[in-house]
This record gives sequence, structure tokens and C-alpha cells, in this order.
Amino acid sequence: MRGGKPLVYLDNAASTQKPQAVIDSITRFYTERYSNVHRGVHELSELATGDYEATREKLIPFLNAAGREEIIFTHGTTEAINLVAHGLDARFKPGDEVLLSEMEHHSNIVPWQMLCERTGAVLRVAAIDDDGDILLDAFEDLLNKRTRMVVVSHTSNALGTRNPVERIAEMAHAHGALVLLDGAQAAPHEPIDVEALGCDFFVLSGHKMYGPTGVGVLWGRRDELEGLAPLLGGGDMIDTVTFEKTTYRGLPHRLEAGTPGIAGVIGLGAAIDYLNAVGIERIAAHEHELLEYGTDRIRRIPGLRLIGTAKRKAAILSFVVDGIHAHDMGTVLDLNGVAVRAGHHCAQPLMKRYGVVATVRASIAMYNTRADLDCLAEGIVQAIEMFGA
Ligand code: 7TS
Repeated sequence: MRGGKPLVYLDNAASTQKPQAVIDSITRFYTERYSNVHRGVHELSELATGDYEATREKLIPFLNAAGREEIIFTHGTTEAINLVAHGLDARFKPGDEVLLSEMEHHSNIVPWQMLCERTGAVLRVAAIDDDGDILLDAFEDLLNKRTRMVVVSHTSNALGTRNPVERIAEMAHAHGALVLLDGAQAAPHEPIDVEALGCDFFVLSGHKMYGPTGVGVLWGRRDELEGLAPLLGGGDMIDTVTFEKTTYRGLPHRLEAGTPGIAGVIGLGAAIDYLNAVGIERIAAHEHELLEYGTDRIRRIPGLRLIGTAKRKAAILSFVVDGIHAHDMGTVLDLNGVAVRAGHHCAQPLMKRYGVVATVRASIAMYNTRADLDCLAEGIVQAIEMFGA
């Protein structure tokens, strides 16, 4: 309940609510099986290590990875991208290029800008059209022999656009560039097959796919991960240490220094079980139906402009309403028990592209219903009446 009204939670792109099974898995870990991992010979440590590593095993079929060496646990998408950007420093020389799109989340912009500052590389930006689709011809024109890295969101958090990432990966590889896909908004909404996507790195956040906060995944092709310099040095990632020289362990441990977020990883395993049990195809179909329903309900509201109208879209409704600031709209919706995000969605360059400072964003998950979208539409109309817009 929110403000005496039943909660309508439409802020799922920011983070999803947690199934009881995920909460229970964490409680069980802390109450019955708690220990550090990978170091104790005692039974509890073996249990904890088994539970932690079980999530890695679950991620292999979930992503269609080739093996456990390709699955690196991080604290989230942001850390995973930083891990790759730092790890690649030695491969960049001044004048090399990183190509990204205009719709990227800040966490897929800033780490690459920082890489450019460290190495003298240059950031190139591929434009999008008014619907929120990458202009593929222009994108291809930006590729050249200096392009080392292409980094794009699989699915945009602010527009919902499901990018043609398979085609983008093909084009990038034809020019000898590596491809990182930001899958934060993809993994909860459609089956992920890294082989079919054709990328070299794929990153995700557990908390956006019904798992706990503080856990994410970096998937990388084994040979590419082998070539990444570790960002963090410390315990668990070493083979031998002397003051003169340290040798590292193999993958995946080489890139997982220190005590990991064990409970988070275990909770993520429960979230993957949950997604598999419900069926990700079924989730995609349900959310798509709601996207069409919701789009139809709100696009006829006078003064409302949808931002993000790509043909292939995830269930995200981003919009602005003439004469009403996004935060005011968000506040009125909140009074109606409807939780949305109002703001720039960590995509300021994208807001600039559309000439807005902020949008209201309703983002849909598997547990939403048509009634939720009715509440959204009614709340918007009420706000318009209230502000006399
Ligand atoms: N990439 C995309 C496409 C995202 O949507 C987000 C988070 C991130 C990266 C960063 O993920 P993190 O888990 O490391 O923070 N997006 C949002 C959002 O849309 N609203 O709040 C967070």
C-alpha cells in the first residue's frame, strides 16, 4: 500500500521487487549456511562456496556461456563496465576510438571517457532518430580501423529501444572492434544468448532481474577475459605472492579479488531459478502485451508526448506532458500510489537529444497488470486537470 492506495509499482527499470524465494534464499544462507567462500576447509565454508558457485553454474545456460570461466561476479553493471574499460587500457593508444550510441546510460559513457583520458583514445557517438533507433548507416560510417571498442545498450533504460545489437556486433567485428553490450535492461525481459548476440562482453545487474542489490555479472569470451588486466588486486585472485612478484589465479577468480557479495550472488541464483520457472518467453509476451495496452492508453492523452517509439521496444513508457514538469507529474502519480521515475534516467545526453530535461518513465515487469496501466493513465489525466495544463 502507498498513501492508503494499493501500490502500483512501475519503476522496474530502476529496480524490481523481490520474490519471496529470493528473500528466503538469502535468509537461509545467513541463518543456516553462512561463511566466507573459497577458503575454509570447514563444512560451512564448503556449503557457502557450493551455493555461491551454483549461481555461476546457473548463469552458464542462462546466458549460453561456454563455461564457468566466462562468468565474473561484480557488484553490478557499473562495476562490470569499469572492469572491462580498465582492463583494456594497455590495448589502447592515442587516437584509437570507442564508439557508443547517443542513448547510453551514464555508466556506459563515463568509464569510456575515463579510458579516453588515460590513454588518449577518442569517444565517437552514433546518433539516433526521433523514434529512438540508432541510425545504422551513420553508425557504420563511424566504424574504421581505429575503432577498438563498440559499446551499446542492448535495451535502452530511458527509451525502451531494443537495439539491433546482433547486426551492430557483426559490423563492429568486420572492422576488428570488440563489442560490449550493456544488458542491464535486457536480462529481465528476454532470453539472452551471448553466442547469438555475437558480443565479446555482456553485463547485467542482479537487482533489475528480481535479485538482490550489490551483485552483477560480467560475461566475456574466455580469450578476451584472459587478456583483461585485473582492476582489483587482493585476496582470492592470486596463486602465489612474494614481495618481489605475484602470480594470478585463472579465470574466473583472477577478476574477483576480495570477499565477494556472497549473499547477493546466492540471491541472484534464486532469481534465475524464479525467472526460469515462470519462463522468460512468457514474461516477454506478457510485458509486450502490457506495453501495447499501456501505449494505447496514454498516447491519446492530449499534450502527452512519448519519448521512445521504436518498433522493437521493451516495456518502457517514457513521456513528457506539455506544461507539467516531470517531477510534478511523478509526485501526483505517487499520491495515487503509482511509483514511476521522473528525471534524466542517467542519460543526460539523450535528454539533450530530445530537447527535454527530464521524462516520466513507467517501466513494466512480469507482475504488472492492465489495471496498473489504467491507474497510470488516470493519474496522468488527474495531474493534467490539477495543473490546468
Ligand atoms: N545500464 C543501463 C542500461 C541501466 O539501465 C542501468 C541502471 C545501468 C547500466 C547501471 O546499473 P547499476 O545496477 O550498476 O546501477 N539504470 C537505472 C535506471 O534506469 N533507473 O535507475 C537505474
